[in-house]
Parts: sequence; structure tokens; C-alpha cells
Amino acid sequence: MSELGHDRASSVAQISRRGFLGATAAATAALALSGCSPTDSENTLELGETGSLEEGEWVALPCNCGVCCNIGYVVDNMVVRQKTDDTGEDTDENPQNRCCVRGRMSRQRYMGADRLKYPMKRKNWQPGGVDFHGELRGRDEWERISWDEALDLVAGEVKRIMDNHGPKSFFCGVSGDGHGGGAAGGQVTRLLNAMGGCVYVWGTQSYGGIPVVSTFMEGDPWSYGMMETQDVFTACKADTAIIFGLAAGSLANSWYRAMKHAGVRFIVIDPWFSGQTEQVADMWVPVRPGTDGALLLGMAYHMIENNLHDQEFLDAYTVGFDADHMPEDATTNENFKDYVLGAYDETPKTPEWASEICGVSPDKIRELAEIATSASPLIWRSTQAPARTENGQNYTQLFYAVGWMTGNVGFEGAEVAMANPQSVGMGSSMILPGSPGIEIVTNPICEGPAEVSMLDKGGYDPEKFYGLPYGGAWEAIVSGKYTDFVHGEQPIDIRCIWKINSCSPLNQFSGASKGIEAFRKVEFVVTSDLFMTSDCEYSDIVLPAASFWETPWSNAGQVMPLNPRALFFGGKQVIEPLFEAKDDVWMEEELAKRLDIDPKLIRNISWEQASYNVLATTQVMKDDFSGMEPLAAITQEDIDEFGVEGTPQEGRVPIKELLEQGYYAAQRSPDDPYAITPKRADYRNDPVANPRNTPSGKYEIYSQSLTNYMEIYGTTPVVEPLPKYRPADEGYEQTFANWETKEKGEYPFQVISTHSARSVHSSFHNVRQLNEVHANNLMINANDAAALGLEQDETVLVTSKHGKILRRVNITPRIMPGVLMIGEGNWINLNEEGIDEGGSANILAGGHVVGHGHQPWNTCLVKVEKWDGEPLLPDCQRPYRTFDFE
Ligand SMILES: Nc1nc2c(c(=O)[nH]1)N[C@H]1C(S)=C(S)[C@@H](COP(=O)(O)OP(=O)(O)OC[C@H]3O[C@@H](n4cnc5c(=O)[nH]c(N)nc54)[C@H](O)[C@@H]3O)O[C@H]1N2
Ligand SMILES: Nc1nc2c(c(=O)[nH]1)N[C@H]1C(S)=C(S)[C@@H](COP(=O)(O)OP(=O)(O)OC[C@H]3O[C@@H](n4cnc5c(=O)[nH]c(N)nc54)[C@H](O)[C@@H]3O)O[C@H]1N2
Ligand SMILES: [Mo]
Repeated sequence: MSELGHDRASSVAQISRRGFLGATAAATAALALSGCSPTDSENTLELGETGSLEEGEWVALPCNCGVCCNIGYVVDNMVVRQKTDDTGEDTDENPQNRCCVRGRMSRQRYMGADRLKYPMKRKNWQPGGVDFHGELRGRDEWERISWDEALDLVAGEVKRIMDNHGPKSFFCGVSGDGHGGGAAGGQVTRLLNAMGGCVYVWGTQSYGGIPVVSTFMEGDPWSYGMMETQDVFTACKADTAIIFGLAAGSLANSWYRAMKHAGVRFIVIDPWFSGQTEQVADMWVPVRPGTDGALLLGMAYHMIENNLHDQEFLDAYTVGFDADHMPEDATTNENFKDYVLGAYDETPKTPEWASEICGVSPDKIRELAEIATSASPLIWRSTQAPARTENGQNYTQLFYAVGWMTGNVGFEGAEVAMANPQSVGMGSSMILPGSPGIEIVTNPICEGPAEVSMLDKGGYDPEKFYGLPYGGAWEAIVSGKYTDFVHGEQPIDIRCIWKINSCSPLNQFSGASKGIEAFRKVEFVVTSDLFMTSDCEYSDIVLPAASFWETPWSNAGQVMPLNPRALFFGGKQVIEPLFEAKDDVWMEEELAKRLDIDPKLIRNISWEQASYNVLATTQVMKDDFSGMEPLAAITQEDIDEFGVEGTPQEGRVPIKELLEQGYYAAQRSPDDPYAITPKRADYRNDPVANPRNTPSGKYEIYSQSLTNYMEIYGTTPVVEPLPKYRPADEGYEQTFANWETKEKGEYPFQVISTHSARSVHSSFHNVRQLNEVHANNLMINANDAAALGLEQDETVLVTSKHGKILRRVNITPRIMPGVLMIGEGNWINLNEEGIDEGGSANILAGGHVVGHGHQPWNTCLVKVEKWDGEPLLPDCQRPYRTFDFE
């Protein structure tokens, strides 16, 4: 029997339906009796049956972010315990690849009693495009239907809508990341593509205003995550790291720990004092959201005034800093130095000027400027969050300009780089993951989906259709119009929203209030998911998806090179699908059969073959660091046993051992011959022989090509060639009715939404243990709370121009005055008054298209009021979304 496939070795326990269903019934009964206290027993199906460590076996669990090691003890088709990397010593050089709190809660998530169990249909929806009662989406009741009924209904609607309205009437708001994990893997609309295509989204979500600005100023769409910019051992050679926005990531932790032990000083510039900041920071500098640009200018002023900046570096490697170094293509004669000094607007960008905007004291701004220009090597880094603001492109311009003024480019321990060290670790060269060999069915009408920026330099083709921008998709669906770059306003007529894949666009795109209108407008919405998420609640047909523990796909689909020295691929299929859950590709195959589409177009090779291909083509660094070699050693007997096609090969580890282990880690030592040459060392060493990919071949502080290119997007205002501070439309300046007298306006608070330790976006939101430990309350500064007369845990109504939410408050000094923080990802839960009791940041955030299509989540203004209605339950006591017919 195949170890890779559904026919797993007999040592893996088979599902015990009876035991399983019994546990569910007990769990449901317990819920009904006790309300909902946050105990494991109510939501974890197998509780009480953890048993001894004799009846089952330890199996490597695929963990979808691919960064750490997750192992489960499987008994009778249940993961009853979890552990993580407990091998070797946990050192700075070779840290154990320990699982984060979310990974460790996977058992509670995947085996929760609130898993979707059966296909369901919304009661008042009827196929045919007439009696669909869209207004009841989010309010209707549900009925259980069979898989045959569900697939017939979906196939019928697809055929009807495709025949009558064509592929441009289907919208698939895939995020492109697939963070939820899952069988859908990289491509998610094979069926629609085989039938003529559908409408995708374009723009950036993770990277905010970074990619296009970076392309033109730096010569690369982004300057890479930390492990790509340099090696952990060279990062430890830095004197100081100045970090704008410190993420709650997990992988970065081991780097930060090594850097702390090496004595690197950390300065964190962030409105919020996060747990991560608490761990690493030597200095915390709170800054108002979206005003980092002003802070940067204040620093630049102090550098110029005191001649602290690296003029030699600027002269040799950049254009646009001063009048003597302007690029040839400049259409204005403005340069950065004179802008800072106030030559063009009679406003010298003094630390005092900056302080009024960004909230950092003038002395602190001067101190930062002095540290940035005296500490060497310096890590000058920003995560994406400060660029996920309305003026995120202006911020990106200023970040590079002032970073380059310090000259920290291209030598060990130095960097001027943007992006989250955790989330961007593109292709570490210790390990090169293999390819599953799955054929993609391209979308014949629409380019994308595009997470980064499909309009990479020169990539824009006016003849092509790119779909709807993330931030403007809902407005386009509601209004029937969208802006198509150089073509201007165009009609669009979406009839079906399609989500048979692992993302949550309604919950996760900005402007969710508009999103609900869009969902309620169309004729048909189909979603597949593991849980009754908000996207499901606003659908007509809901299909229960198998988690990636329940398919052998995990080997093939979840290999992500996010960890620079280890690779995690999961091993064997962990358990059989729970209840009636099916993987997304099976769903599309079954639909294809009903629609006379060749199922081979949906799945060109078996899961087993795809999984085998990944392992067979993965390359790893040789022991002596002299080059790469295949990871898996494969014999003809292995190939015969797995029933796949392949050729025997030599490799480092026998393939069966890899499957048992589920991961492979390379070992490092500070004196090994492998250290990534610092990024841009070639440019530093010989800028003539190794020019940057910009019109001048240098770093462009003044970038005419950036402005020219931005005009294509059709968004306003177009960024200027010179880095300048521009207040955001819903930024700090707009919290005032009168800036001069500092009289506050209707929406006096700024709110940011961060990626919290509690969840991966909306995933894990339903895990009570996580909600209990990291309650996603509204963080409010103690002074602000006192002014509003608020008590700890009190419920407040938060109102923006775009929507209203209820939240309990967490009164804390960890957020700066005037700023509120709420973790992103809460499941929307609108009540009858249209107020979101779920506390979604996207109900507050407006959906509008800015820059190159990024979503300005961290630019949002609100007011806060005491709530005199029913107080909110803590999130960990909220009822599970389960159904009577279960
Ligand atoms: N306010 C605000 N909003 C944000 C952000 C922010 O900073 N602030 N950040 C944004 C960013 S950077 C990103 S990348 C996006 C991410 O947003 P998404 O990529 O949409 O991620 P998730 O919300 O985790 O959605 C994943 C969904 O897939 C489901 N799932 C898991 N496995 C499977 C499977 O096998 N099959 C199926 N069918 N479903 C499965 C999960 O249960 C979950 O509902 O969010 C964005 N939204
Ligand atoms: N636990 C966990 N980790 C994740 C994710 C997750 O959902 N959960 N998502 C992953 C994904 S897809 C992505 S894109 C990345 C996102 O990673 P980041 O882009 O780093 O995003 P955040 O964690 O939202 O924000 C990082 C910090 O920036 C701060 N910040 C917000 N606005 C501003 C501002 O205007 N100026 C300054 N200086 N700071 C600001 C926040 O307070 C926060 O402390 O995280 C990845 N890692
Ligand atoms: Mo992201």
C-alpha cells in the first residue's frame, strides 16, 4: 500500500466513525447545556480519549506557513496530542524549529466540533437567478443537503450564468496567498478557467505601497526579507537595528534571539508596544500611524543641518539627493535636500515640524538621526505595515531616501530593506524546494491573481484584463463600474462570487461593509471552508472542505521556503477526511463531470505523484557546502511501492525516512563556508559594472520613471518623483476639525489593525484557547480611556465613516495616545442594527483604491463611545457556529 496516498500503511489508524460521531453528539449536548465556557471539552471532538502513548503513532503534521515543526500523535483517526521539534540542542546557530502558539493549537482547530460537516444550502435561496433573496444573506437559515444535490445545484448555476453572462460575471477574490492552507494549493479556479475564465483581483495586500516604488527607486520590487538580505551570522554583526513596525512573527524570533545574544541594539518605531517589541527592544519610539514620513524628514533635517549623512555614498550611488546629482530624465529641478530644507514650500522639515505630526519629541528625532548615522553596521528595516497606509508609497520613498543617507548598503550587517523578515524569505539557498508538476489551467480572460504587483516594471499590457483591484472590488460589484487603468471607467456585471479555495475575501479585504452589499447583490455565492466563516454566512451553498491533514496533498502543496535552513512538508496523510469533508480539487472534479469538462484539466496528476515529484526534485546544500544535491534517495522499490512514475536517484536521506520525519533541516555554524553575500554587495563594490535596474543605474531618490509609471494606475494623487510627506485623507491631520487650534473633529482616533499572535488572519479565530490568551479587544491608551470614562473590559461602540463595531476595551499603556489597535481577522458578525459584534477591522476600514492597488488598512479614523446596550461576551465565550441538524 502507498505511504503517500489514501491507501496508507496499515500502521496508520483508520477512522472510527462511531467513536467520532459519538464525541460530536456529546460535544453538542455539552454546548446546549452549559452555554459556552471556554473549555477544551466542548469543542475538541476527541477529548477524554487522549489515552496512553501506546495505541497510536507520531505523524509529522503539515503546518501551512512552512516555518516550523509540528508533530501529532494519531489514535483512531484523531490527532490526540501535539508536539514540536524536540531534537538536538536549541542553540542560536541551530535553533529547534519550535511551533508557534497557533501551530500548537491546530488540533483544537482542525478537530473542532464546529468543523463544517455536510454540504448546506441557504433556505431561501433558489437557483435560477430570480428567487435568490440576496437580502437574506447573512441572516437566513441553513439546511443540510447531500453532496449530489450540492454539486448539481452549483453545476446548474455555473452553466446558467456562464451561458447567459459569460466568464466576466464570475468573481473570485482569491488572496493569492492561501494562508489558511488547504488542498486548493496554488491554483483555485481550474474549473472556471477551463470554462472560459473568471474575474480575479489585482494589487497588493501584504506589501502595501512598497513594490512599485521599490522597483523604480531601488531597482527591485522589494528589497527582500532579512534572511535573503543577509545571513543570520552577518545580521549578528550589526551594531544597531532600527525597525519601523515590528511584526508578531515567529520565524524572526530565532533571528532576533541570536542578534540579541550577539549584542545588537534594537530600536523599534511603532505605535504599539507588542509582545515582540517587549522581547527585543532597547528603545521603543511610539509614532502615529501613517506619519513615519514626517519623522523621517525630521531626521533628515537634523542629518543635513549637522552634516551627519554619508555624502560620499549619496554622490556615488544615488541620484536626486542634491542639485549636483539630478538624474537626466528629471522633469522638475527639485532635489531632496532642498525639499527637506524647505526651499519649495517654505516649510523646513525641522524636528519641531515633524514632531507636531508624528508625535515623537524633537529631541528623540534628533537622537534617532544621530544613532542612524553613527551606528555601523546598521540594519535599517521596515515591515510592510507602515506601508499598508493610504500614503504608503510616500512612506516607502522616504524610507529609502533617509536609509540611503546613512550609507548602510552592501556590507556585512548593514541593510536598507523593506518587508517583514518573517513573511518574505523567498527561496533560501540552503534548500531549493521541488515542484509538484501540477499543470496550471490558465485563466483565458484575466491575468493574475496578483498579490505583489502584476504591473511589475514594463509588465503592464493595456490590451490585457487584470480584473478588479482588491480595495475596490466590492464597490465595483455594487456599482457595476470599475476603473481599468488607461481605459478609464468600464462596466462590470458580476453574478456569481466563487470561493472554492482557501481564502476569506469578504472578511479580509478592506471595506467589508461594502463587501456585504456586494455579496447580497449577486445571484449566486458558493464557498468551501472548514468552518462557518463570515464568507460562508453570506453564501448560498456551503461545502465542507477537508483540511490538509486530511489529504496527501500536504507533501506537495505546502512546501514553502520560509525557513532559511529547514524545510517542512508534512509526511503521510495524517487522518481520513472528517465527516463528509472533501478536498477542493475533488469538488471541482465532480463539478467538471457534470459540466462536460475533462476532469483531467482539473487534476492532471494524482496527489501521490505530485507529492512524490516535490520530494524527488528538492535540492539541499551538500555537507561540505560545495553545492546542491538531491534531498531524497529513491530506489526502484520505493517507486514501485508508491505506484508513481519516477527514476531512482542518489540523495541525502531515504525518501521513506523523509516521509516519517516530515522535515529536513540543515546544520549551520558561524565558521561554516556558507554565508549569504550581503545583498547589494556587488553594487557597493562596483556600481559601474553592477548598475541597479533603474534608468540611471543608481538608486533613485528622485525617480521620474516612478511617477510616469504610476500614472497608468489611474489612482490619485499620483506620487511625485521626489519623496515628500503627504497627509493621508483619513490620517492624523484629519482627526482635527481645526489643525491650528487642535480642536478634534468627529473621528478623533486613528485605528490600526495588526497581525496578532492569536490568529493567521481569520484562521484560528474560532479557537477559544487562543482567544482566551490573546483576547482581541480594542487597545486604548489609559489616558484616552480615562477621558472617556471607560473601565477595563467595558464594551464600546467604535464608529468610522464606513461602519460600526462593538468591542471590549483593553486599557493599556502599550498603545500610544490617540491611537487604537485591533487585531485583524475577527469574523464579521453583524447584528440586526448593522453593528458588527464580531469586531472586524475591515468593517471600519474603507475600501478604496490607492497607489498601485494596495489596501490602506492602517489608515482609518474612528470615534469611540460607551455602549449602553448589552455588554459583549469575551470572544472566548462566544457561541460556536454550529447547526441544529448536526
Ligand atoms: N484589516 C486588515 N485586514 C487584512 C490585513 C490587515 O493587516 N488588516 N492583512 C491582509 C493580508 S496581509 C492578508 S495576506 C490577507 C489574508 O487573508 P486570507 O488569505 O483570506 O486568509 P484567511 O483569512 O486566513 O483565510 C483562509 C480561509 O481558508 C480556509 N481554509 C483553510 N484550509 C482550507 C481548505 O483546504 N479549503 C478551503 N476551501 N478553505 C480552507 C480557512 O478556514 C479560512 O477561512 O488578509 C488581509 N486583511
Ligand atoms: N501571527 C501572525 N503572523 C503573521 C501573520 C498573521 O496573520 N499572524 N500574517 C503574515 C502575513 S500574510 C503578513 S503580510 C505579515 C504582516 O506583517 P507586518 O507587515 O509586519 O504587519 P503587522 O503585524 O500588522 O504590523 C507590524 C507592526 O507595525 C505596526 N504599525 C502599524 N501601522 C504602523 C505605522 O503606520 N507606522 C509604524 N511605524 N508602525 C506601524 C504595528 O503596530 C505592528 O506592531 O505577517 C505575517 N505573519
Ligand atoms: Mo499578507
